[in-house]
Amino acid sequence: MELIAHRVSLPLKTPFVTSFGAQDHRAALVFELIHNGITAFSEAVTDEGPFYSYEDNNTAFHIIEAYLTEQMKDVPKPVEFLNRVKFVKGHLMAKAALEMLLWDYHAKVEGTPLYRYIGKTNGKAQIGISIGMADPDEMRKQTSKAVELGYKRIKVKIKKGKEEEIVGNVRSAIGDFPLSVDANTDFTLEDTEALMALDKYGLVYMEQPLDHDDIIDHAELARRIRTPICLDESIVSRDRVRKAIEAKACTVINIKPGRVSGFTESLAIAKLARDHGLHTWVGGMLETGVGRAFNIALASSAYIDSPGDTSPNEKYFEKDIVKNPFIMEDGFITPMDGPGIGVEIDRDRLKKVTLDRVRLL
Ligand code: OSB
Ligand code: MG
Repeated sequence: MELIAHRVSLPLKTPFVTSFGAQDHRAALVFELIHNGITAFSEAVTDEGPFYSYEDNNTAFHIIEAYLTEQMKDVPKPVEFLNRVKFVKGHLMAKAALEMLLWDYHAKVEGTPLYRYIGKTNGKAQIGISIGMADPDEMRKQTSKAVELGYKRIKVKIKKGKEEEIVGNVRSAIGDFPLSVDANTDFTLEDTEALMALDKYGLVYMEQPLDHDDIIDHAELARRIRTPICLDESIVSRDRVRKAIEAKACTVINIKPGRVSGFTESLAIAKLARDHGLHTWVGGMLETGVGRAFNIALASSAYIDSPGDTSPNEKYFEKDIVKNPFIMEDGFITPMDGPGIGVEIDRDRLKKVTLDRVRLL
């Protein structure tokens, strides 16, 4: 068996600006597992710094190397792997990278595409777009173009002090097209009035306005404003969803498999949320074609009901590390039909953008 970590750096077409910073490349940890004639891939959603969550590429690499890798030796099923690594507290992004590697591996063993292997599927994913902050003209241009391209929902990043200027500007550019905002934790309950001022723009929801691990304050905010609340950072497990439901903290959930320890937890979250009448969609973390394929497989699940942030590869990269990028048609993407995630790695491209590779097993 071989387990390899590739550290890659892939330039973004345009810098992506959120309330927690700007980024002009994607620094990804890509994992490759070779066993019994099968080659599986996955990607950690961590980035260079702990700005979206407390994990980053170095903490993920450390946890994987020191504690998780040894549990991969007999290529367990994903659920078994998760049970074995319970002794490591948190570090769900590190766990997700290997858990998803096992999903790809076992789907390939069965010769089944991952989107079918995970259960009831819609056969395709509804696609929305996440647009970073930029100057007003640029945001009008990008959001109008997204409508033209056929996206089913537009989300724009906001930050404290700029929220109404951004939403007002974009709203006037795209008319009554489905629009949401993502604050990436930039506000507190003291900003209630500013967030209330967004009610008049008819947003489909407001994503993660408050702290990254908060439930209670979001529940209070939900009582004060009309815009529905969507949680992203706060939802790290099905247990958090249970608490969010009980507290009435949100009516929408952004599921990122790479944030919640992988597909096992993602599917449980999606089912629990749908059982309680919440809306679900699949988010992204600027993944390369590898992580993107997982997101699109999950976004095609019958338990997902809303358009996510799973744009085709070309939104982000001039040239991805895969040979078969996704194409969006009429606002939908069909997952790959090959076994597992179905992507074909472009070995030359991967080599070119690889900073270093480490053999873990
Ligand atoms: O909060 O959803 C987020 C990107 C990086 C980190 C956090 C987020 C995002 C996005 C872009 O919104 C999602 C994507 O298109 O991959
Ligand atoms: Mg978000």
